[in-house]
Amino acid sequence: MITKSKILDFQKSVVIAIGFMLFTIDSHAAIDGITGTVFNLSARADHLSTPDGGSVLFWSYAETSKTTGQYPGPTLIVNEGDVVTVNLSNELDVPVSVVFPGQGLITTVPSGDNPGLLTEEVLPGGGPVAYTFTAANPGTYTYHSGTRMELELEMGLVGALIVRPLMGAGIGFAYNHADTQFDSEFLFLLTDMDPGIHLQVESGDMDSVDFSGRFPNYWFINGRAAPDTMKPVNSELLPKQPYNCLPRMHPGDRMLLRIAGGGADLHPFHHHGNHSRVIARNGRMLSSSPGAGADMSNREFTIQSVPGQTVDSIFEWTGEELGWDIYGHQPEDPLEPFEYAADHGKVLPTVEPDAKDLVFGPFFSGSPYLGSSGPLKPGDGGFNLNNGIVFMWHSHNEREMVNRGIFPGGMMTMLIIEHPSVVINP
Ligand SMILES: [Cu+2]
Repeated sequence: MITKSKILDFQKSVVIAIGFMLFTIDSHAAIDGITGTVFNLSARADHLSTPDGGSVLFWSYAETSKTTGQYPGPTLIVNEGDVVTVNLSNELDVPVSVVFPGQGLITTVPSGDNPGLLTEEVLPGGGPVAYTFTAANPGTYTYHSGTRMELELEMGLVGALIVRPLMGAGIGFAYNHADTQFDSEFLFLLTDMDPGIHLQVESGDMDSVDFSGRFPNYWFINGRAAPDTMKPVNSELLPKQPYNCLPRMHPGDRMLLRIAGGGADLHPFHHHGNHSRVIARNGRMLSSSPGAGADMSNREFTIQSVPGQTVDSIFEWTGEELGWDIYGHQPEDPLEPFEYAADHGKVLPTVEPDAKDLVFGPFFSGSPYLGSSGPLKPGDGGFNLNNGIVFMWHSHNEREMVNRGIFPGGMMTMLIIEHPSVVINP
């Protein structure tokens, strides 16, 4: 339940957090990451930023060619059938490794490091160890350390792997079936963090970390906690956390949500605005038989994201069944693309309160209608450049919508529905 005072707090905190920046909308309809078949990664320590001004030690899979760490590790984007090699070096003072859940027949080429384990380890200062697998199945996956996992996952050794299907020339389908067509896609790699453990590691006391007392206080989407989730991709204010998560779409678009559980806890990820249709779990289409498509798909109100697992879901929104015309049309006006015709020309079934009796927040345009604006009090609005309709998307475990106990923050971002005439950058 979001109360009026919480919304006021939210407004204040967003203004404090990014009030000095010109708010620019920079969301991509594609997923940021690195492509290819050979990836050179280094396990590396660095510090990340939290929206409350904190700095936390983390360990990451960073691109070897760069000088900093990255939280989470780079999103690896490959094509079905690729033979993928990850060359892992280790700049940390503990052994590390990388495992690829959902990929078969992983072979490793060691270079004098810890052999004989389920997964080859890279010793401190060692490597590279080459991990090679064939990306046989399209879908959404994670990769993470297979060494002392409870600690190394907590510290940040995790990333997402996307395998694009042969169908659709690399983009536009999640799997090899028309049911999985999408117009835009977004990654939601969900992680949780107990900064106390990171402090203990930083003070050289990692061997006495007691995971039975783990108490997460930060929650991230793609490595950022709100409101940083809404800052631009590659924001210079967040050099170690390059990925954002600010979905935008038009009515009628099919948006693919790739939701990956990258932490230690379960997160109920709630997308306001509509249910979505879950088409795949763990990189496997929900299909009753080969060729049947996503015929076992189901609609969900909230996506239960389980640690180590992934969900692919298609989200659509047209305003259907709201019972009023989202454009504020008169009955004689033409229909907009994908408009829910049964509500065309229907008036808003409520009396709008007087503006001076409302708290709007920065995302309200002053009008309930898509593409329209209305009067706002000085200081209100300003974050909704095209007069879209905005929905909060967040963990429905609302304790996870904070930064160290202060609402709002954590695992939260906004979906912006844009008027059909608004161009959304590819
Ligand atoms: Cu209409």
